[in-house]
Amino acid sequence: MLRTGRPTTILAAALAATIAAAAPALAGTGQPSPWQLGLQGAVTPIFHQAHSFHAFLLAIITVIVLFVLALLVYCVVRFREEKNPVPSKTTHHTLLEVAWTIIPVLILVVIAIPSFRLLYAQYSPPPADLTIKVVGRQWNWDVVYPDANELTLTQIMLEPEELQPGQPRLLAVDNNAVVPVNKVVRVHVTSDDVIHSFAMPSFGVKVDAVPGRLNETWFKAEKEGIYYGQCSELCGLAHAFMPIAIQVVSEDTYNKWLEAAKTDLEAAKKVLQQASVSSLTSVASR
Ligand SMILES: [Cu+2]
Repeated sequence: MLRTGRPTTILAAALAATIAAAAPALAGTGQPSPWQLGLQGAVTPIFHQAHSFHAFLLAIITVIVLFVLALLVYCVVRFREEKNPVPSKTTHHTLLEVAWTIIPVLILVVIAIPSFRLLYAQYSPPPADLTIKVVGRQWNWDVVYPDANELTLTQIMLEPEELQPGQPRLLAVDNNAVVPVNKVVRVHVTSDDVIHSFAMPSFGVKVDAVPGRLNETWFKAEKEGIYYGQCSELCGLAHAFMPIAIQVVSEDTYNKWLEAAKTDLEAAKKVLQQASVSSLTSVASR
């Protein structure tokens, strides 16, 4: 029985690898896409790593599922009453029992190594170039720039009638947070009232926003564009209506935006419009 597992294993691994390779092509980046399969596209090193880990696990579980299925089919066919009228009274098989204990342990060890590596990477940020603080509220997010005179952007979800062409429903907000591309952004996360959760799928970031506690996460976005996330902790009536929007722009645009935003938010939005029309349309069409 164990011998028949080998060719099955190789076939299953090939199948899983094909599925894993196809999944990112079908996923949206920065926002979900219709009929999306798999995770959103990755734009940070951590989420690239999480994507690989996900694909690796998918291959392993596919092999295990197919192997167990093959065993079941074999048993059902081979040991059906018609073919096997006198059942065997065997109850123990030492080698088999040792094998089905040791092999799963080894599989778990193989999974644990990349898992801990990813966990360690998530909690060991490189030195930060910039810090922002996000504060969850019933029901919106505030994004604070502590190094820019506590500049505070209140993000309120746009109603369907307020949406501009290309802006996603239930995700677009009035004031996008802005960060520079390829810079390490440290994010302090807290809440003003109840527990929320700050989640940005394309960044591979999700951390609880807890009143009275400052949680920390980080990201380094490698591609310009607008990325959307949502509150991911059931926080009350309008939980589904407190999206997060982060716009990643060139360092130059970021500096100009920050300078303008310190005094006039509307003027700062115009800086963004002028500078990033191209990146805006490219992400929206993806
Ligand atoms: Cu919330």
